[in-house]
Amino acid sequence: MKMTLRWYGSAYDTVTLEQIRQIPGVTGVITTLYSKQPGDLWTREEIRALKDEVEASGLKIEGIESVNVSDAIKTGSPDRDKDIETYIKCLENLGEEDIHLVCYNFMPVFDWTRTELARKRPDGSTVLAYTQEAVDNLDPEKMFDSIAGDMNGTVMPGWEPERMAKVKELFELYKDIDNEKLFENLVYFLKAIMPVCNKYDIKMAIHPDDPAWSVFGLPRIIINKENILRLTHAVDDVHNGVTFCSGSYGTNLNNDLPDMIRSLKGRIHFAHVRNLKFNTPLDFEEAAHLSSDGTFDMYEIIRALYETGFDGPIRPDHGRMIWGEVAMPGYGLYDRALGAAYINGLWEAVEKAETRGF
Ligand SMILES: [Mn+2]
Repeated sequence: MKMTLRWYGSAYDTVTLEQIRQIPGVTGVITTLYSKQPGDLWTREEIRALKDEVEASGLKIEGIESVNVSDAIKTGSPDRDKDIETYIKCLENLGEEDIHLVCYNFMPVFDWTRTELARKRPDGSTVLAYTQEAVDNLDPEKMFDSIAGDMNGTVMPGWEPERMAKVKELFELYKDIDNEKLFENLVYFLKAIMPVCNKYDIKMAIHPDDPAWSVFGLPRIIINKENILRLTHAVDDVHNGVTFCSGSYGTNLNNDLPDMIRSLKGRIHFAHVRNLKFNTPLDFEEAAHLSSDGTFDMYEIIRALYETGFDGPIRPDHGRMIWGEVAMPGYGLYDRALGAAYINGLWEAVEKAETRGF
């Protein structure tokens, strides 16, 4: 595995490449052209400039998170072929610049959903949290306003104010899209891009829906073992792969995370590792990465990744806000650095136990 950190680019991120470089064991970043809207073209020049900046710090771009998929592609509207053409061009340009991993999601309207961005925990740290009760009592059009005050002045991925201003229109776009239709549109998209992925050896890695169930009555498909295996079989090409996000699949306590990892052997191209603490099955908060701080057995998650031969980039996922840091919720430096160190420790322990035979 390659230990990485997500980085939003110098214009947007409070964390610098120099800081990331100093986290023990971190060799690369997962980044994006953050100013791009879904459907925009990424030019080679723009990609190269980003690459040069990252490489000047001694790090490497291990993958893109994300090249976002447009609503036209997700809804299968008449514009989708034009957007797919642009997406293919982006992939070509990434491939020409020697970038071989693209994370994306296929969630309608809202990316990940949290109802609080700064829930206070007993140790004084603040974390992102979700409670179904709050969602059930919220008008989806007010979703953005309800959390915007806690964004610490940052723009959060999937929650761009321009996009949220159109939320009513977005709901309208998806009104005839059910799970089956969304799945068909995803398969159509993947089949269209597989030739360019094969040509440049670009591994597509779909991020699960978060939380892993329908919110506000919207369709959700990448939520469990059955559905993700259905997708890997529907387009049976190694380049149609998965971002295994423990914190997203883990929102549904029925998902057995180590078992899912083993079932997806060879198709997990990217891993997001984080822990959740459940207060009830429908109320959880993003704990520290440490097993004992949350609900998941992080050792077993890492062991499953190791045993299935996972060799892609891995990153600590959202971190708590600690030590007075002011940053994008979930994306500060300190707790993610602790997460990286912890995951590295687990990996070393698993690897040595396996190779030394005790
Ligand atoms: Mn994730």
